Amino acid sequence: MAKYWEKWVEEISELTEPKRIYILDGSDEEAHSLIKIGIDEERINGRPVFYELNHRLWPNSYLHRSHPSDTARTEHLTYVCHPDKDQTGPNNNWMDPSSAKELLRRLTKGSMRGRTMYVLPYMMGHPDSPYSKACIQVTDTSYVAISMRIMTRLGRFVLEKIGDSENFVKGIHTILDLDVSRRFIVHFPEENLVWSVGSGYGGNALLGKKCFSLRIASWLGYKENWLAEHMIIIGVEDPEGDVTYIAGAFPSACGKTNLALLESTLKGYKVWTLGDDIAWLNIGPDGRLYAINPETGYFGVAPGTSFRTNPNMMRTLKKEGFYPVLYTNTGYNPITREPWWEGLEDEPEELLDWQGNPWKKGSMTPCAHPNSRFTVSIYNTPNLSPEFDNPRGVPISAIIFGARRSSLIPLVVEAPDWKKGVFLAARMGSETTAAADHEIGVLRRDPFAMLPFCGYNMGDYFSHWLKIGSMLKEPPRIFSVNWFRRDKEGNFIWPGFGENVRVLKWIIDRIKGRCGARETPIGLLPYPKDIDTSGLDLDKEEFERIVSFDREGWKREVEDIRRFFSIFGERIPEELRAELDELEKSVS
Ligand code: GTP
Ligand code: SPV
Ligand code: MN
Repeated sequence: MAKYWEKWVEEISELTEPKRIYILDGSDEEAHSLIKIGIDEERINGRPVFYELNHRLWPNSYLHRSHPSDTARTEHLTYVCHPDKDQTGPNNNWMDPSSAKELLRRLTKGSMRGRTMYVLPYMMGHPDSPYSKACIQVTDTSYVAISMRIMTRLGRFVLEKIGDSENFVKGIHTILDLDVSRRFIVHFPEENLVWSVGSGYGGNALLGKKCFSLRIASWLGYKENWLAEHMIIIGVEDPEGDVTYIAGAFPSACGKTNLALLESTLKGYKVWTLGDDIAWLNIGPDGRLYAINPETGYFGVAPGTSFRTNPNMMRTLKKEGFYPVLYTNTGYNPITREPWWEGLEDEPEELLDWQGNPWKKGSMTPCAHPNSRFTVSIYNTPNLSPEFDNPRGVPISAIIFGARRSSLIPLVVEAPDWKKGVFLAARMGSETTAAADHEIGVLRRDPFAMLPFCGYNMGDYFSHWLKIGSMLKEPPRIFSVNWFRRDKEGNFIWPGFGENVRVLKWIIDRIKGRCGARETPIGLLPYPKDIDTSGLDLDKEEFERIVSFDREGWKREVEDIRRFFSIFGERIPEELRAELDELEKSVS
């Protein structure tokens, strides 16, 4: 008798009609043979899937170029299909599940003719973790297959784990002809199913990542009393040798990967990396909040990454490792066969841009796509936490919410308690980036950095956060940070990157009760003297400005928050409406 998963795979192959079905075993040899297929045989839009880079300078590395219309997440083509539209909420696009299935079936029919259907059995989370989930994705591109192998724990052992069970997360992915009018990323939370067509881009095609580990998993968390979040996980070691575990949410392209791999500029402090994008937070047996990173790789923003800004990531990329390293839509130096992006040292005179066209230094358009990315195994990280593979996760003492705000939002703020912390995260806004296909640099509300990723009504999500807080024995302290304040000339005021450890130090000092803070209507602000700025070239007045409360600015901010909350009507929990009223009163 065929197992349930076998029948499921067969059903999809009957629909998609591939030339061949290949189940990945996750081995090293297999990865290399798939890359070779991507170089020599498989074509996307008539082009090779991979180009080999210079392995002496960039070990095991390959370049991939996307279709020019397919370089970022497409939120307007992303749907969450609960049977009940209100369950999906105004934060998501909705189709009724049966019409959505009909549309997808029509688009998917025969879509893999002449192609290979790769079957990817993978785990999100450590196989021994009580919090991990078994999944199977099918896809018709080697780029997605190799990427998933880097980003997840992939192999046939997962099929043994699944056995006869129907309990696994299903992903169907087919790239079609990359025409935007036939691009849909569709979630069926009630069925643990993601169905994505017409895009090969990471967040749209690596279905274990945003689609499952955030949109579907946030819904599972809602029902099962846990949290799936767009968060990094780090351990910060202080001069006493204590490690404080911190989780941190920032919108896309707002600094998670950089903070997760931070190399400290303060003596005695060291950051240990556990995750740079997704955290699953569960209430542990002792009543504390425990975090695991369900992924095993980074799909990180290339531009801006260098030995100056993020040396640990450069070491990760350059490590003579076991897994391939992929560069997607970076520039390319055809002479040295190296990747290149804006912000990497030594700008060469002549290159090929991300589409493969000739590009000259000083050109008006960027060489690398602003959302060009690398895909690399987390096991390459020099400062990987020894707890990374701990199936129980790590106990979280603080949660940080960060955003990209050129004005108003202070460098760091502490919430006086969990409820005010939930309000602080719910009222977040951030200037948009190239990580999604939309206008860049405009302020939009992005509660918890989860607006594009919350798989159900965000009003209910806020209630869920309040509830989890009441279930915790020692709820983590909640903070907000903002590295992105600008001066009159438009320059960043705060040096950022490795220097952000100075803010982490203040957070730990607060947790350990080593310093006081000023009460203001938006939370507790640092006394300037309590942030170690020694050795920094910081204008004293500017610095004091970014750690202060701007009453006038907050009047406008409160109006915008109220407008956003009103979209959710009665579903915004009473407690948060009361918090907003109180804030409004105190700033007027
Ligand atoms: P996603 O992968 O999209 O979720 O992004 P992310 O949140 O991991 O952002 P990432 O760390 O990749 O940073 C995005 C961009 O912001 C990069 O170009 C970084 O160089 C830049 N950046 C990160 N941290 C800082 C900082 O502290 N200061 C400044 N000025 N820029 C930063
Ligand atoms: C993001 O956009 O937040 C990313 C990249 O981390 S993607 O996986 O494409 O969503
Ligand atoms: Mn992300």
